[in-house]
Amino acid sequence: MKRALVTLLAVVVGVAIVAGIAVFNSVRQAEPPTLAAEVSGTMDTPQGTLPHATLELAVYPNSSAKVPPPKTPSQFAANWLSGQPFYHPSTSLQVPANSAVTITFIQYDSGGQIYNPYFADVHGTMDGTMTVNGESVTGIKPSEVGHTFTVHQYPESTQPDFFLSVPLKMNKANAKTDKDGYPVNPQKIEVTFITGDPGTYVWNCEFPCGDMYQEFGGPMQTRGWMAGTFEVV
Ligand SMILES: [Cu+2]
Repeated sequence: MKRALVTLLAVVVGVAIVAGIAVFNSVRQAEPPTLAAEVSGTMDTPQGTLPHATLELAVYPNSSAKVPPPKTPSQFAANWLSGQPFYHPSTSLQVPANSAVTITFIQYDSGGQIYNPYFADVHGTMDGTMTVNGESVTGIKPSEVGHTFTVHQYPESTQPDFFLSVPLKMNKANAKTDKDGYPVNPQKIEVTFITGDPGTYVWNCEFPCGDMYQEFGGPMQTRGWMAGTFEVV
């Protein structure tokens, strides 16, 4: 009985430490400038004709002379995150409510095996698909994931449900690269989804591309890098 209690206590303390680090890290972070989707015309959807907005994001394996790193709150953070992957040009995203939204991702990073194959499939898009380099698919191989773009609800939220998860295919390690080290033919992923009423959500990458705790530390919990906000307005 005593041993069971000690074990339980150890688990509770462990969970509290991990949760505490995550909360501490996200609360103290400044928000990068907001990137808003641009409305251009309308789209016919299963929910009728809706305004259509578009957004483009790139994912880089590291900064370079061509692509500067995201801003960091301190020099310590800048050193710590140097050479880590990030979304660009911003992780603070805004999309219009009750609209069809298309996001195009240009993915320049390599990748590998994702721990949870659920995140190798597409979830929450208009017809359950995405296009990868023009080809329509419902998922990719769990062994070929570079990053994911996964939007979550705040747990205590009373706002509309919203969940979107898009796996971004990796580039092969031997892909031909330019002088800055980025693949000449990066992966192009496109998804279209429908938004509901306004709400504020968070997103992050579910591929273990960071460092420290199970590769879920560093950029993985840093806004501006592999995590951010997703506002439906
Ligand atoms: Cu990632």
